[in-house]
Amino acid sequence: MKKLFWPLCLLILSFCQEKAAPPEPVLPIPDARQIAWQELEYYGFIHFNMNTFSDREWGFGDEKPEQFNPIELDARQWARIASESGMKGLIITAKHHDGYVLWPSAYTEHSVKNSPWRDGKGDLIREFADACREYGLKVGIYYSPWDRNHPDYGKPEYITYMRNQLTELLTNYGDIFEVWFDGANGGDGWYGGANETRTVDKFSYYDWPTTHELVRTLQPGAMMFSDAGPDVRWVGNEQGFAYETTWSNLMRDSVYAGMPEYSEKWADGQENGTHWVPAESDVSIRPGWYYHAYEDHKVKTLPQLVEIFYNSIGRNSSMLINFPVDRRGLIHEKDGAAILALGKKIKADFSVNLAAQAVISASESRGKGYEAAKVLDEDYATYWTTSDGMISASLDLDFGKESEFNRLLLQEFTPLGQRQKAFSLEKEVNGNWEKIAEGTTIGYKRILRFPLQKAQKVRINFLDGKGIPVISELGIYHAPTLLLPPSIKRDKSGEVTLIQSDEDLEIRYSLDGSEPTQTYLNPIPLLEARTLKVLSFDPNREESSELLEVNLDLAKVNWKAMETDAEKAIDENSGTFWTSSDNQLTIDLGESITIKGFTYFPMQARYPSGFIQNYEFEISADGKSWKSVTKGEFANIANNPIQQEVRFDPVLARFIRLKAIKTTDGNSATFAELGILTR
Ligand code: FUL
Repeated sequence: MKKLFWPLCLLILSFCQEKAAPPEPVLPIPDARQIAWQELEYYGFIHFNMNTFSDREWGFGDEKPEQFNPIELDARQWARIASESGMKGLIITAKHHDGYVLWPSAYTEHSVKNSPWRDGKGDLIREFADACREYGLKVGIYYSPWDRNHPDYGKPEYITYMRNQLTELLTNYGDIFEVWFDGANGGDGWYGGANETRTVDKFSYYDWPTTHELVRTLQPGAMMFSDAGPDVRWVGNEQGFAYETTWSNLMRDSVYAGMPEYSEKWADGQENGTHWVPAESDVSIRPGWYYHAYEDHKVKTLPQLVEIFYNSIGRNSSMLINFPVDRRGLIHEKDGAAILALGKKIKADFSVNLAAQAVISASESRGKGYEAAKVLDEDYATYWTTSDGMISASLDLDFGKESEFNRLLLQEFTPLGQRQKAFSLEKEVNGNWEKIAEGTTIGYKRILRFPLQKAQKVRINFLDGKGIPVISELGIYHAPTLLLPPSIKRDKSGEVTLIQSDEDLEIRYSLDGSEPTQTYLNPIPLLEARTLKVLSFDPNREESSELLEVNLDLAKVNWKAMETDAEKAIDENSGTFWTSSDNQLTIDLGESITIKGFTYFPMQARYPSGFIQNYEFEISADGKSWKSVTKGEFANIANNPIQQEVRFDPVLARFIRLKAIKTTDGNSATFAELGILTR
């Protein structure tokens, strides 16, 4: 008993000890609505409306209500896919710039009530909201302030119309978590038949303060989105990327929705921003926001989606990924598969927090209630912090044994403001500390990726901030490598570059048809036609990806385009294109070559035009007298603009010419890339 006396006294004393006083907030700070919202992190967009049927991105406003006719529409399919992929909510385009509305609004005839869908009795916002709630998702509304259909757009009457519609949307469909006000507004349009350009003063026309008040009254819990917030701001690009340094603080009064210099000047937030307006990164899973069959081959790949995740959620932003729902009224199979693969990958990357099993200590702690262990209790509301003035401090973790890891996750306790400006991660190597990675801002969540490390002890240094560090959670993870074959690029000189899907992978290749065993270190010079076999190898797991086999033809190094400025059609970059004024492209191959076919890559830009539908392929020995080799049709190229391949019996040619007899849309023929087949 004697032995236990003093320890017991100490224990009792520590229980009686008061929790230390919390630190003062560093302004600005989020309100309760923003604190609840930041935990969602990941939610989806549904772009589905008149544009789906007119095959446009921005409808003009002269579309007919009857054009809207999805025959297999199933909002439950959207909600199921969203919830299975880890999303916490969905936002639907209730009205886009063309003015068509997805609910039977009492204020317009330009709506589903005049469409064949559900015999004009349908209410898509109702079906959407019901489906979301069935799957535990929050419900959000996108409402375009710009309306190219409405006769009154530009006049004060239109603002009344907009508020009437918002009142319908925010009264009849239960709790709304986010109201999305698009910054694109004002320009040409149909405007009830006027067919003219209407510019509005984006700053004053909408009288935003009154509209904001209306939303607050009807939906006190809803976050309002726009370039200027007031609650959540646009990240400034449509790629889904936040910034290396991303502040939730914004000089809000200097910003208004649709201002031209927003992306460059304001989108990353400001250290001394006056209001708390966190960033939201929006991106579509395809190039377009709306569905176009011709983008079926352009659904983002898993590596692309993983980049978006780490560059949005991993950089103090929410992630909003769009589904361009198709004409059936369903999320396309390819989009569904891609988003589920991302969900699986995120789960795998963060499945075990190695820090949770480590012994943690801090260079200094504020006192009772703010100990280092608070960063490992999986409770965002508790945090580790230091005494006033102790801006630089560190946390040490001892895993007890050598451990492997490649991710660091940190969360600041934002109710006390965003603080950190510089931090680093180190590992202990033979008694010395070696830097692994570093970052600037943290905010609600920050994730650093780095090559796989092995260590027993790590240290996180909080180097500089607007105040003392206030850290809610800390995670160290070993994310499995993304074991996919590398991507392949070749330039006009023939040089082949192989790009790994994950930085911890080795690339192995062969150019002679054998098993790929050669390690790729630098770009490979290659003039001849060869079969490239390539795979990725994970040295840590000793596993290989599947094998990729690609036929590379002769390098285009000596090729010359005979038409002016047509070089883009033979630059080995399918992202660039050339438009021909006389519907043909002529190439001097630089020498006589026996060719067995040709390839045509249609243009891949966002708004395609001039795909060749019917073609004729000709050859010449001198560039003067020409001989036709073959004629034909690229069937389905409009909907599926992938590389086309045409084969024929071997012919000798120094010059080749591809002629467009007809293009899909009657516009001048475009060429992303022309190639030959010699094997
Ligand atoms: C943009 C709009 O113009 C696009 O059509 C899309 O709705 C995107 C989310 O926002 O500003």
